[in-house]
Amino acid sequence: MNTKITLAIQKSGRLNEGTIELLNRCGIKISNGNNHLKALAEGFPMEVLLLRDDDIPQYVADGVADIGILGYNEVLEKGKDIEVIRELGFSRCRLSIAVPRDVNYSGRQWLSGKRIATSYPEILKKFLNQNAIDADIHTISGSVEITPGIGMADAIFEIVSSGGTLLSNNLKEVDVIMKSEAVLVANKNLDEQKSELLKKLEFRIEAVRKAQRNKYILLNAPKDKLNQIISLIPGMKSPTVLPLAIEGWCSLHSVVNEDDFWEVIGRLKDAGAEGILVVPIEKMVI
Ligand code: PRT
Ligand code: ZN
Repeated sequence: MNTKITLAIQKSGRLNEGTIELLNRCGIKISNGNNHLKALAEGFPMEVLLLRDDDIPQYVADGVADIGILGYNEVLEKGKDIEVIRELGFSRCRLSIAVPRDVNYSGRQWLSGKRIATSYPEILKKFLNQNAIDADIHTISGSVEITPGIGMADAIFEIVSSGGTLLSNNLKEVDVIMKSEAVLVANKNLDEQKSELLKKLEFRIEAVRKAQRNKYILLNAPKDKLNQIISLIPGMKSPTVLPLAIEGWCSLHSVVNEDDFWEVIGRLKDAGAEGILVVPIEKMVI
């Protein structure tokens, strides 16, 4: 089978590094060569198109690219008929309303009749409609944060990550409208062979994402506390229990989810666990 799947990714910018890293973890290397629009992938039957993120939805909708990786915000803004396959866990940010620091923002109705600068006019329009707010949308392609300071806008609707840009422009975030992260998208009419390749890619991504969300944990436990400790770290099926050279003790190996990590560690210690080691997992297939 010589079919290749065509993946559109951001050529350079905030998504590029995370995308390349994810692909690498999936065993896919991209060699750019001298051709800067197209690249061939090693480790997967894939061709890669390097584009501006704004163009990815159109390329995928038209089938020039079969799949793409871009920010969910951009998918919503462009509103093309493409399928969002899954979230990828990087380039996390939020789209928020921000106003000058001295403004007394009393709630969403404060925006009525105001001028709002944004580079996401479609998402903003939808939000304003849903909240029955009548405001002027000023579409700007960059440096949205400077517009209130130069008298061009009363508020902005923009991407916020650390909040540093707002702070340095004397603005404050007053309403988080949506959250975003990088997502995998696909054309809705992939043929059978390409759908099969997409499934294989999803399988790899799932293994990488699961591994990122979990840690391998090893600890020593007194035998009389074993049941209690096992109930705290049930693992994938059940933990591995190995005898220790010392009478009355055993070693326990399991998997713990990153979200409950500190909570579980505390409870394990309280239950009598000792010598707790936590190590990253490279891939995880259940
Ligand atoms: O050239 P191309 O069109 O491909 O890239 P671009 O300039 O349009 O996008 P790029 O590379 O800046 O961002 C790509 C995607 O990264 C966005 O669509 C988001 O999904 C995601 N992302 C994550 C961000 C940020 N974090 C981010 N902080 N995109 C932009 N920013 C900007 C934001 O616009 C604001 O000006 O960073 C500033 C705020 O950052 P903080 O940390 O100061 O709050
Ligand atoms: Zn862009």
